[in-house]
Parts: sequence; C-alpha cells; structure tokens
Amino acid sequence: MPESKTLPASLDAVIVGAGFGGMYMLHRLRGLGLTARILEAADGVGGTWYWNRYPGARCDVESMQYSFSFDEALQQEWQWSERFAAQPEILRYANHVADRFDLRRDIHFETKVASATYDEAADRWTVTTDKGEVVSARFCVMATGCLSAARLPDIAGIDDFKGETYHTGWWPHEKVDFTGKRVAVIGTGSSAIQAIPVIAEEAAQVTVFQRTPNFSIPSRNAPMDAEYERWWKDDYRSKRLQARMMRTGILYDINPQSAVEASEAERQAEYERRWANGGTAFMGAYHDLILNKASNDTAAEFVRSKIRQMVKDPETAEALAPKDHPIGTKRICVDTNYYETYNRPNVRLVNLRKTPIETITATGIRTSAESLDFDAIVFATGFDAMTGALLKIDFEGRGGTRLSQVWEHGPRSYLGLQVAGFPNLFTITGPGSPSVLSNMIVSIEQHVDWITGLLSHMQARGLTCVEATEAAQEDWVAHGEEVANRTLYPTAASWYMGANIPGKPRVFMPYIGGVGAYRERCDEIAARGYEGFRLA
Ligand code: FAD
Ligand code: N01
Repeated sequence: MPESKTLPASLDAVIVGAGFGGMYMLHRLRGLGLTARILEAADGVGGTWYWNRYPGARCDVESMQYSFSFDEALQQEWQWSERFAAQPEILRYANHVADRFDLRRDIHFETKVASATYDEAADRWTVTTDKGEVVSARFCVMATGCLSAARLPDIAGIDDFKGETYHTGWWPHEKVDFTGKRVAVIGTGSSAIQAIPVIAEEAAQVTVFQRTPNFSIPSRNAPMDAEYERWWKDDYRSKRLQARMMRTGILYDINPQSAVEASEAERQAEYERRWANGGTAFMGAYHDLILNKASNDTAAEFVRSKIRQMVKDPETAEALAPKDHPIGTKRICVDTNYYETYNRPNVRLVNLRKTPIETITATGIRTSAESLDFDAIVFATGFDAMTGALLKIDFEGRGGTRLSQVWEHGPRSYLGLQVAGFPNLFTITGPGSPSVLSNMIVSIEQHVDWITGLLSHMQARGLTCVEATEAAQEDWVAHGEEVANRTLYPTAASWYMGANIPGKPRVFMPYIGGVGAYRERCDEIAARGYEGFRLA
C-alpha cells in the first residue's frame, strides 16, 4: 500500500492521472522548478496498464516503439522480452519509470479528483477530491486518459446475475481462475479479441456474445529478437525522430501506392506479406486504404477471406466477418489465435444481430432464442472514450462556464490541448489531437514537451495565464472536421465517433491530420509566439 501523505494547500501545478502522460508531465514540471503533484485514483502508477489486467492484455504497438524516448539511458537499459509486450511487463516498465525518476514522492494515490473550479480573481484553480481535500494550483494538467472510463452496457437485468462478473478495464489484481467454469464474454472489440483465446484455454465453456464483428490481424508476437533490438538501440534517437513524423507515430513502411492502381495479383501479394508480418502495419499496405472506399474494400475482402479460411464452421465464419464498416475505421484489432479459437469445441459464438440479448438473469443470459447459464460474465464492453474521464470531473471555467455545457454537442478544443474559457487547464492527448489514432506514447511526449515549452516561455516573461482564444478553437474544430470528412472514418459507428455510448454526440473526436503534420503545426504555433493563445 502506498503511504498516504498530506496534499499541500497550494501548488504551481496539479496533474491528474499517473499513467505515462501524468508521470512524464511531473518529470518535466520538476525540471522547470515548479511544485507539482499528481492526483491518481488508483493505488499505483501505469494507468491503462494498471487497470486492464485481463488475460491476454497486450500492446499492439511494438515494444521497441511503445516506450518513452525522452531519456537515452532509460531506452537503452530497458529490455523488452517480446515483440509486443504483455500488460504485466508494461506495468513493470511504468513502475520502473516511477522509481528511476523518483516520481512517487509527488504522487497522491487513491485520490480521485471530483471538481476543478477556476478562480478568475486569483487566476488559479481550486481542485477538490472525492474525499473533500482541496488544493489550489496555478496550472492543471489532465492526464486522465482517453480509455480510462470503463463502461458497463445498459442491458436489462445486469445487476441480477449472482455469479462472478468482470469488466476488462477493472480487472482484479489476483489471477481469476476460470478452470472448469462456464464463461460468457460480452463484446468483440480489441479487449475481447485478446482475452477470448486465453480464457478459452482455461474455461470449460466460453460463449461469446457478439453484436458487431471487428477486423483483426494476427500479431505474430514472438520473443524479442536480439538483432532487432540491437537495430533499434544502435540508433534509437534517429529512429524515434523518424517515428514522430509518421502519420501514426509508428515507424513502419507505408506503401505510397493506391490499392486500386495495383493489379489483383500485386495486391494479394502485398496483403499476404503484411498478414504474414502481423500487426497494424497491415493498414500501411496502400496509402489510401482509409481514404478511398474502393481501395478499402480490397483490404477488407482480403481479411474476410482469411476469416473464412480460418474458421471451420461457415455460419460462425460469416458472423465473424465484418461487413458494416470499412476496415480500419474502427480501431483495428491485433490478436493471437482469435479466429482459430472458434474451432475449439468449448467455444461458441452467439450472433446478437440474429438473437439479441433480452436480459441478464440471476443465472445467466437470455437471448430472443434461448436461456444460457454461466458461472461468470466478462464485460468487454469498452469505454466512454476521450471525453468520459474528463467529463466525470466537474470543471467550472471562466464566468462559471461548465465543460459539460461547452462540450454538450461534442468536444471542442484548440489543438486538443486547451479549451477556450478554461485558462491554464491542459488536456494531454485531448480530443482534437491525434491521440488514440497514434502510438500514444509518442503523442503523450509531444504534448508534454509542448506544454513544458509553453510554461518555460511564460516563466521567462513573467506571464501567469494562458488561454486558447475562441477564434483559434473554432478554426481548429472546423479544420479537424474537414480533415476527418476527407477520410472514411466518419462512416463507421465507432467509439471515435462517440457511437458506443447511447446519447453521446456523434463527432469524430481525434485529429486525423497525422502525428507528424500535427507536431509541425504545434511547433509553428509556438514559434509564432503561441498564436491562438492569449497570454497574460
Ligand atoms: P491512462 O493510462 O489512461 O492513465 C490515466 C490515469 O488517470 C488512470 O490511472 C486513471 O486512474 C487516472 N484518472 C482518471 N480520472 C481521474 C480522476 N478524476 N482523478 C484521479 N485520477 C484519475 N495505446 C497505444 O498506443 N498502443 C497500444 O497498444 C495500446 N493498447 C491499449 C490497450 C488497452 C487495453 C487500452 C485500454 C488502451 C491501450 N492503448 C494503447 C491506449 C493507452 O490508453 C495509452 O497508450 C496510454 O497508456 C495512455 O496513457 P495516459 O497516461 O494518457 O492515460
Ligand atoms: O472496447 P470496444 P475494447 N451489448 O469499444 C460491445 C484499446 N485497446 O475495450 O460494436 C452487446 O472496442 C461492442 O459491440 P458494438 C483500443 O484502442 C487496445 O475492446 O457496440 N455488446 C464491442 O464489441 C480499443 O479500440 C488493445 O456492437 C456490447 C465491445 O462491446 C479500445 O481500447 C486492447 C454492448 C466493446 O468494444 C477499446 O477496446 C484492448 C451491448 N449492450 C483495448 N455494449 C490493443 O490490442 C458494448 N458492446 C492494443
């Protein structure tokens, strides 16, 4: 258990969240000589990797890239054991970072922020925790995470079930033993696709309740290849610089050709090559897969044909083959033996499009066709993404304006970094920035470095207040919409669009202009004296 410490009454900065974003922000603010504390709801660091301990939880960005680049010694000394790191290893890494940079002494664990109110006269924020502790701070940095507000579905009878229930995003710290049990999994997003094959190896029966199938690419995960690790480490700095300028912040080869300009045989060979290599680099097969429906159809059909080959039962294969969205417009999944798992005798798919869930009962789940009994239900039902964790905090900005009002019709921000009317409040990887469309550690470092540069600029000039202007915000929101509408993304009912939450405004929340282009834009804005921000 972390030792409890008293929250100071006044600080230069409060950071909310001790995931990778909050930890790096603390490190940089210390470098500026500011007094700062992290307030964290959990009893440990790691954020996503603290909470999501479900079986099979793993990164889909290669370990050599899904790690901090800000410290050369750190990146040289840490050794990843696999091509794609599993959750326990990433959590160990997060703890290593906390220890190496002596971060824990400024982290208040088990401390959940409930509200933050801007005091115009003092030009400071009053931050209140759910236990009633109050701290005043000049700056507030929200490192609350884009996928940190886990969400249970609104299925009738959800509280009636008497067996064990789990959500992938709130997984227990002790191992859950499914041996001999009948397990239901609700959902077939990335979390479910990772968890199902592992649970199926242990449980007596696994029944998967699928509403919408997703596209998944095999990871081809393997122990870390020593030569590959050396290739990265020999020249880490310059490779990281290249990655930062890529569309997704991940260094991989993107074919500049259009899929429809290639011949059928060329396309097949290219998709086969990428399928064999594994991972999300599949989407780099042609540069226009996410722009042109005809191009996208060729990749989607390739994956559907793979599913039909892998899954023996034709009805199950057809149900697993996604047809309602272009490939990549929902976060593409990466798996180990997902489709093959449906060939196991103890695994069954229930297609909710044909037989929807009517209710959860005391003993199991009733669909329109049958009643099934279970010992455990796993909810792999996702998150209130991007805005969920932020809107759980009651923010009151200039003139008593609430963030929930300003974002009533969807999130609005300048660069995903600040919201007009909320001075000195920053959001790391906030809506309106590339964030969830990228290697998030690259995006986190970019935001933290940029905020640090801004605060240093202010320190040097004796300035104490920074706020995005309405005009800059309007332009940025319009630009974000315009760029998104050039792609196929808005055609899918994805969590990027808020479509997984009933009643949530349908707005494409992240910025799709590309990580490299976005970084250049942020740098230009800084070089022009923080254009679009009012400094005082
Ligand atoms: P988080 O890690 O989400 O941390 C936010 C922290 O804020 C949490 O600890 C939370 O408890 C705390 N918090 C929130 N609200 C409050 C409050 N009111 N008061 C106090 N504390 C609060 N990204 C990739 O780039 N590649 C991947 O392969 C990848 N895999 C993922 C797998 C899973 C299962 C999930 C859920 C996400 C994955 N992501 C991945 C995204 C992942 O969230 C980011 O990569 C990254 O870990 C985010 O770090 P963060 O610090 O911004 O937020
Ligand atoms: O959540 P999701 P997730 N009845 O929202 C279903 C990252 N991540 O936790 O699509 C029945 O994708 C829902 O069905 P539908 C990654 O960014 C990364 O899996 O709404 N089903 C869907 O199938 C990812 O995108 C990794 O029809 C219901 C599922 O629940 C993000 O986190 C691993 C339902 C939710 O899928 C979220 O992934 C894990 C209902 N009432 C997570 N409500 C990596 O591999 C919801 N569903 C890196």
